[in-house]
Amino acid sequence: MNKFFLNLGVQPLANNFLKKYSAKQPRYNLNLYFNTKSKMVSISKRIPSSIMFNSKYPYRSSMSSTMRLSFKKLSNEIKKKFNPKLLLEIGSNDGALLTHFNKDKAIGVEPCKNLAKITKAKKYFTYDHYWDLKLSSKIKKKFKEVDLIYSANTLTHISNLKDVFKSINLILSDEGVLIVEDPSLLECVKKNSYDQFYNEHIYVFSAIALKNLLKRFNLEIFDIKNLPTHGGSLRYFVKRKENKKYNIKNSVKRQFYKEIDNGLNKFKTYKDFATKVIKSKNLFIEILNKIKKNNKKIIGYGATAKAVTVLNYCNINHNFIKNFTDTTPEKINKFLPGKNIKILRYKKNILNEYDYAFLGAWNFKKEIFAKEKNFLKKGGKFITHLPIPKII
Ligand code: JHZ
Repeated sequence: MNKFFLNLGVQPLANNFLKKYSAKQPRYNLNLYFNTKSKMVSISKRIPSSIMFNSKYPYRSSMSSTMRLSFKKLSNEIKKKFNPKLLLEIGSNDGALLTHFNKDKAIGVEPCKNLAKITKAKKYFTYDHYWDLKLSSKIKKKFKEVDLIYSANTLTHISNLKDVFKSINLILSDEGVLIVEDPSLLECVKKNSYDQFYNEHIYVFSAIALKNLLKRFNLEIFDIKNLPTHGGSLRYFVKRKENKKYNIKNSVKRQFYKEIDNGLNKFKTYKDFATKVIKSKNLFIEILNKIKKNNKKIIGYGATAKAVTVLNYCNINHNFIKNFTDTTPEKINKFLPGKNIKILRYKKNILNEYDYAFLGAWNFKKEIFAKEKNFLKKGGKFITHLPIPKII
């Protein structure tokens, strides 16, 4: 049974960056639910993929040095541990991982045509399609089987998970490995990062919920790694149940125990989370109000999907945060979804024109603080909303 626990208000499409602000852009209710049987946490409103992931999708995986390094490290690990004959990436984006492999050993699946174009231009075989049974049958005909399937920050974006895993099962070789990487629900609850929920993130997985789901498809997790990326992610290594090539590592049990200790299997945890989120909203507004009263200027740093959730939930507009700055070409000179706040091209010392910078890309805090030493030296301050809103 799905039990409601949090209403994050009426939210725009998290990546709908418009050239001209329009108050009439589509908006949807964002409600969060916990399923008492499967233990899955999900949002209620499902927007068709074609509306969210199209040829104008602005998010590029390789926009930060943190992510570029993470993908490089992983590609080395995959080569060393699994040495796949053929790797397939679901949601290959702009090729941040794919391009570390030889062109004849790696294929991409990326429905956003603007992104697929990037890897196609580099001569990587890329299907610009959604991941589904039709596509995986087509891949099976051409390539027979795949011995490594990788997917980062993509499966949680697909409503029909049954179709996702059936499609994986169709082409994964008997001794093949599936690697899935997504934000960790445990980290999300611990950090109070309610901003991991937006219309693209239909689910935020816990290891418990993913295990229950995989079981239905005769798949099991044999290793789990905690990663610092995206504010705390889990990398799951998955195999077919009958595949005896890999032993189940202690990391799997450890993660389950941690999640149970923190109550991820209980509804009460999510009710408590909701209470903390409401408190966080009030405190965040209080802090911004004080700054406004003192006539100080705030810029948003990193026009993330997460910042869109926060600002729309807390109803913060350009009277509080004057502008955002971002390095992504597709976001520059556009408006933050749902808000009349313009995104400026990032340039060195842009922060010096402001007193405060709201950390929209809080998951890159280290990288950003290293880059913005000058601003900090000059007395500039950052504002974060996590784990509780404060000035840092
Ligand atoms: P970042 C997106 O979420 C959407 P977002 C998506 N749904 C998803 O699941 C995750 O990614 C993986 C900018 N930036 O990665 C670049 C700077 O300007 O937190 C990006 O626009 N300067 C697919 O949007 C944004 O911040 C910098 O120095 O929440 C970061 O976006 C750095 C480091 C980043 O993902």
